[in-house]
Amino acid sequence: MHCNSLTANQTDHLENANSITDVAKKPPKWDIEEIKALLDKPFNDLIFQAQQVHRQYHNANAIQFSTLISVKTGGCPEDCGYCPQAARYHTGVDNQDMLSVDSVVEAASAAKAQGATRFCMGAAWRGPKQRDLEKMTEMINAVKSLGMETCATLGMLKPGQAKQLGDAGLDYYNHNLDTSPEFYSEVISTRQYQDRLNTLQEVRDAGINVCCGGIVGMGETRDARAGLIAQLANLSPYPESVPINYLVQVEGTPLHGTAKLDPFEFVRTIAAARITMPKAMVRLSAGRREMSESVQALCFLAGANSVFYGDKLLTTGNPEVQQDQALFDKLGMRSL
Ligand code: SAM
Ligand code: DTB
Ligand code: SF4
Repeated sequence: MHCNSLTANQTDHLENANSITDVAKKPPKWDIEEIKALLDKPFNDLIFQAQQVHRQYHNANAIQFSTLISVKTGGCPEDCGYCPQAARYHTGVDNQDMLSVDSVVEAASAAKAQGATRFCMGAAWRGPKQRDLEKMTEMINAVKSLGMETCATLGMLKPGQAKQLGDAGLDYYNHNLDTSPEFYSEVISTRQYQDRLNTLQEVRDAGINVCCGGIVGMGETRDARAGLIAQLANLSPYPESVPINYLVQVEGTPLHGTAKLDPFEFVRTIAAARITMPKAMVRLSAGRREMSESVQALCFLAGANSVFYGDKLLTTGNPEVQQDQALFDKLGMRSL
């Protein structure tokens, strides 16, 4: 028997959800079994619960727009099995050295004019070298002075690097856990789960907002999706922004040809993210171009309230702006 209203335990989770707790002393806020139970619910019950939580914390018809730019493309030494930018896979991505500050500012102004409120700069690095970081700080400063929120995703950060980014005016740092700790080694071998957790801690300690999520549709089980959500929800505090990506299968990457995951499983993952991280912005991230408008609408119903906006992600496509505007008009959704 499933119940549509929040249990006392879940209400308690919500009340404590963003408090800073010492995870070493306290048990995890979300037991993985609870998250598995959420994902196993009848679809309608799960979406109803997610929508209830969503309405407690957010305007249900508002959406936040972030635009991505790749400031350094391809040639990455890492082996992430999903990624078209890894040098070792032959994907047809053209390598591009770091962009100039001026061209990034121009792209950010155009994104702002189209309605984006956050500009996210991505680089195909294992992590930034000091020289790269200095140029990044110039870019961040310049984008920030346009009045946009800034976000960067540059790979692993060494101690002290997050602070330099924060001092330059960085609002968010994106660094994904990608999947559950158990499934992780099936996808990536050149960096460990703990490396990712360490970078996230550097970002937190520097006072920068954390943007952290993962990828669904890499051949993982539902339990592995629960494992990812548990890791995210038990970060203390949990991320301010949670991108959930639907694997974009790129020819030449090891994950190309993975059996397509039923889109309802993707929607369920969004709902579990919303329920367990009620105050976070949950972003329906990569994979929208491969998704019907109806599935996207279900994601918004399940609590997604942010998207990447603009016809390109980093190297792959995203819906055209006009197409997105038409979709949000049809759904009566407005920019935050
Ligand atoms: N190189 C940096 C790093 O990996 O930390 C930053 C850029 S990387 C492209 C950012 C994130 O994009 C990855 O962690 C992954 O979650 C996501 N991503 C990359 N390729 C993807 C794909 N084909 N489909 C869905 N998400 C993808
Ligand atoms: C995130 O979680 N998704 C974005 C952003 N953070 C950097 C990246 C998606 C990349 C999709 C593949 C590509 O375009 O290269
Ligand atoms: Fe490199 Fe990032 Fe792609 Fe991994 S996801 S191969 S670290 S660009």
